[in-house]
Amino acid sequence: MLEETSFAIRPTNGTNEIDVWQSVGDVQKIEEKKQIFAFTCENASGKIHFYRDDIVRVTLDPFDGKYVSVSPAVVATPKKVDVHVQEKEDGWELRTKQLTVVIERRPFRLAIYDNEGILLVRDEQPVCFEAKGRMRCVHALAPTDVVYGLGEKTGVLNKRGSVWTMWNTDVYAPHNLETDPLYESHPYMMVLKNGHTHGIFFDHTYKTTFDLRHESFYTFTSDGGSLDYYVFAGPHPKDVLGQYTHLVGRMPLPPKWALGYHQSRYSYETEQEVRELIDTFRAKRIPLDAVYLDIHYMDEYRVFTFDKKRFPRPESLVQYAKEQGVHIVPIVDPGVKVDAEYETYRDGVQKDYFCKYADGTLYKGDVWPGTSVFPDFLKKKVRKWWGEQHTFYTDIGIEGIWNDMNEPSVFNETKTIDEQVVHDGWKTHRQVHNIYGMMMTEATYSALKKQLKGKRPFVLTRAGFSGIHRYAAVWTGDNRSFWEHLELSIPMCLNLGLSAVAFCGADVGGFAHHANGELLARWTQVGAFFPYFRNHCAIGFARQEPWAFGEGYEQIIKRYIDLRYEWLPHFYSLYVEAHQTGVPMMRPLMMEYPNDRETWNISDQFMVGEQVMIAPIIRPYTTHRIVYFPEGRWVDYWTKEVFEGGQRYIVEAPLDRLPIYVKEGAMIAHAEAKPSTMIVDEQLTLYVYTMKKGTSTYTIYDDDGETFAYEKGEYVRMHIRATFSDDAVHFEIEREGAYKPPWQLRVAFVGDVPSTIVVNGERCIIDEATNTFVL
Ligand code: MIG
Repeated sequence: MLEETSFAIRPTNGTNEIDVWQSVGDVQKIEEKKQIFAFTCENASGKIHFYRDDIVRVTLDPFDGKYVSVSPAVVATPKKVDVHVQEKEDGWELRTKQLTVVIERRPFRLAIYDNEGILLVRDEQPVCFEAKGRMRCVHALAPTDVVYGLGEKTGVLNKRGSVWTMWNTDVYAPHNLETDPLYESHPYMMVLKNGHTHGIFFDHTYKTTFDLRHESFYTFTSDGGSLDYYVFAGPHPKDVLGQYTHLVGRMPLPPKWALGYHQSRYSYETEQEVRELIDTFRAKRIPLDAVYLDIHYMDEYRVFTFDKKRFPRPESLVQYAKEQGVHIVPIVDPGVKVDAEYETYRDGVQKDYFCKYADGTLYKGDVWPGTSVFPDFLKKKVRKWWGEQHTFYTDIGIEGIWNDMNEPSVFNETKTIDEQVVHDGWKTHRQVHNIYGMMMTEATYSALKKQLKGKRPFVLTRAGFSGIHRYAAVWTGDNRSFWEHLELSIPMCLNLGLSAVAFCGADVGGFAHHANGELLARWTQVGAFFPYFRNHCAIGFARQEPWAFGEGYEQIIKRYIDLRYEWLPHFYSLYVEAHQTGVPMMRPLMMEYPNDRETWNISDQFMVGEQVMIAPIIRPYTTHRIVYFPEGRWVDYWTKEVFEGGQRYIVEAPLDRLPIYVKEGAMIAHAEAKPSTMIVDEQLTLYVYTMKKGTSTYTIYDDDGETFAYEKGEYVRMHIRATFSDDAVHFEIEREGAYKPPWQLRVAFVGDVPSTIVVNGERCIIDEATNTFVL
């Protein structure tokens, strides 16, 4: 049997050794039990399980049910689905409204089609397993298919042409194209085929590899576990995100302050320094919503402590900051210093909460505090205990926590905990490594949610796994003050967004290396349009606060931080969209124009919502660039010049200009710039980019920005539909929700002001002095 079904395949590790894999063999029987199609092969048993019409799960288990997955990614349970089953000569066909799964019997192979008959997935070779427990599948991919997603990866938007590994790793340097893996693992891809997209999620916590170097197929390899993947039917990229986030959940609504401008440094070292920093922002009228405390706030890097000399009165600091509209966000690492006089260590040892080897000895590794132990976050009671420690922060008014080093990072050769360490009973670190950070962050988020008594927590994390967005925003770790890293941050965050991490950003200005004024100005411009907007800089490198490079740069940088606050009402409405549908605020052009192949590989432009396009300058000494405009007519945000879409232009962008384009017909709500999100808006302006003829829609959402009252209807949502024709515009406006916003909404036109304006059937008179009217 082995002779027939085994075959050799070249390994991805660059060696010439040939691995021998064993195919799962022929299907011997299949039966249906409650929507689950269970089948038995010679060397494995499998299941096909429809979660919805448009989501199907495939599992194949060669371990006789002895392997149990511990993945925390999936939160959805299967819905009732009508499946039409047909037995064929050489197998079976299972059909829902959206998907068709064809099972080939000899040997077992799958093909999955959408309802238009487009092939989504096909086993090019039978799935096979190796004696060590590794498994591999080889799926068809057409030469012209484009692959997106895979979470936080270097390189351009399209992930084809490389091998990508999922193994959460702290990489201080250098985030080059070949630097892989990084801090997060998202074994998920979105595949674009001739304008149709579908998704595939391999729910594997072990180290996994996607080999995308081939013309007509890709291989997925996992270091262990049964095969377990989900296919999402699409066909629109937004459908795929909806389907994927149905499965792995959506981001909670962040507090508004988390969307403002954040200032960080490794480290602001004293209470006095932090106060002065805040005072400088206020004196210079530069908006600021959060300041981060990096590892030097602690007493010799012991988590849940303050250094008494440098931070003698943390409570009054937090209080002072709040009075200035600023939140203080301290860092919390997982490593707990080995020190018999340190309460967290003692308590954790007594309770048996730290990771151990199978023989019962504690695992110890070096991190910032020196020799440290690591909480076993796989255990529920450890997560609860860890969470409870955070009253240390929340009791003094802290509402946000920054989780770092949670890959987990250890200063040793393998950079992490020994794979032989066991978690929660007998799961090896090898199995759970990739979810360690997510479990830590879940503990943090859940605890904060309880402790903040109705306020929304903010958690920022470096490590994560599919589903991490349910608990935290993600930043992309230790980049450098290189133009190349500014460029890289765009496709990286776009692919994070396509992997459901809608709330993400890179360190503005670059973490390591010395920034300069031009780089910081350009980076702040584009950073203002990323979902998460934080300037952070490493110890030993040039200071990077907005004023660090002199008056001229400061003015430009301030202008763009102000701009962030002017655009916040629009962004906030887009966060609500991500919260409800999974579609991120920052999106690749292909998300809005999947049928325009010119958009498929654009890594250096992006959309903010449906109708705003950003085309940043990402090169030094450069004041122009090429911009691709998809179909339609686009208005330059600054000059109001109009660009006809479907072509490229060279546009000018002096140092104080970020190229921003708004589609004709679009409506966008803006506020006035203000020092902090804690100050309410009394007036919003809805800018209407007029067009000759056509209809457009817009939704503004608002709520108190800090509690969960919106879940009980305390929000306002205005659906606005504008119909333009013959020099007239008709607005139809519907309001929903019980929240009474503090603002009034004024309408202003960009472009020709229509001579007739009608709102919900009533003629409206425009104020001639300002050319605006109040809705
Ligand atoms: O080994 O806490 O990515 O943002 O400033 C470095 C110090 C540890 C890495 C984080 C960075 C942070 C730094 N940390």
